[in-house]
Amino acid sequence: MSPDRYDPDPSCGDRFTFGLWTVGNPGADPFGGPVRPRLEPEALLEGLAAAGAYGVNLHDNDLIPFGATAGERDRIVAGFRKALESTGLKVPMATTNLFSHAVFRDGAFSSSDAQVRAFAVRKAMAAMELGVELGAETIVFWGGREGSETDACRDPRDAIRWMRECFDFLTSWVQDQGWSLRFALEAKPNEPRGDIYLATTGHMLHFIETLEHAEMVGVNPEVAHENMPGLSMVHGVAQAMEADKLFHIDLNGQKIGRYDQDLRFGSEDLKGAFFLVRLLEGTGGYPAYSGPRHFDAHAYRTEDVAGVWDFAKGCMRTYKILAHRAKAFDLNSEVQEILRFNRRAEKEVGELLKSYSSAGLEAIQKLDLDPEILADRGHRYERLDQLAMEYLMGLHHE
Ligand code: GLT
Ligand code: MN
Ligand code: MN
Repeated sequence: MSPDRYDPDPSCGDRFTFGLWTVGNPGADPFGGPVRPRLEPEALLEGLAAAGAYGVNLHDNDLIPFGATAGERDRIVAGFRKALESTGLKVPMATTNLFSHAVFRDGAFSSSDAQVRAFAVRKAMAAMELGVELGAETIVFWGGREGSETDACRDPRDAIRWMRECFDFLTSWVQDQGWSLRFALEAKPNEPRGDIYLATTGHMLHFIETLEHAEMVGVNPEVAHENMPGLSMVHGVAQAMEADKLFHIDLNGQKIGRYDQDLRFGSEDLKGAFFLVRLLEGTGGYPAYSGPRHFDAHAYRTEDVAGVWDFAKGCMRTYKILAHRAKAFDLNSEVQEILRFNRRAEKEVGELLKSYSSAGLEAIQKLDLDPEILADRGHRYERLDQLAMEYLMGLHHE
């Protein structure tokens, strides 16, 4: 296929990133082993740069094996930094694996064993040191093992309190280091635990407000994790943006109600992906999300290594195509007209609701609000949605 304007190009401002664990995924699942060779991190960087990515993100153990000595660690990091320099890739985000090792089988920050919590905090600090060394500005925390199969095991309130203590400890430590790192907490309702604490982005947003340094902590919503229980990613992300808490994002595809599929971005629920990109790009009017567009997904198990790069390019191309379509949709005069048609009385009435006063109360009571008249006309959303679908299907090109 010859290159076109939807091919990603970091030199034109595209900031697409992938986890080492995503393009490095060898295709193993609970029913079968790997189907692709495990590529070395350096080979993954070369592939990502060739595909047009801006950067790469990593867990501590994607790069450095669990239990490596300090000397081994430094050697590995030096080689990786060289590969970053030669490919020009950045590391905007780093994360820590608090779920693979058996020590975390009953949780890391929420473990009932304070020694396990201390071990997890120490591991997180080492991962942050690595992230800072590589230039990361954001640390993602996905608490895959923070949950339960049987709630006989502990009172969930203890779990929440222990997680808060660990995050408070870590944010204070980061401040002590003089770093400007920010944390992004990632929710997931279940898998691998029967139920995971703080199951959605909404749960996380509340939890964050209870932290000692709440200003340093935001969210990392993932499409698949919001869609698994049938929730709207668009609404979760919008709530995070409205609260200035969208510190990072995990883009992928997912069928509702399944296990965490982590499919190529936009390959499921294309309409949801369209409205998500519209939100992130700010084509509807609000400022755009300014962070990297990160893909937390992997290629189908059917693929060989070439298929992995098809997958990576597909994620980025779909994002760019949707961004283009969203911009055109919001410039459409009929779209604008329908939105205006529905947004009424902002000045005369909306203003009165902005803050309470006795004069405002009186004015509200005096308004002539006849529900029969207000209910009298349809909203024209059938037409609006059809327009969205037609943009999505490739009509109305510019
Ligand atoms: C793991 C998980 C993802 C998280 C990664 C970051 S680890 O792959 O399934 O959703 O974002 O810890
Ligand atoms: Mn996932
Ligand atoms: Mn994720």
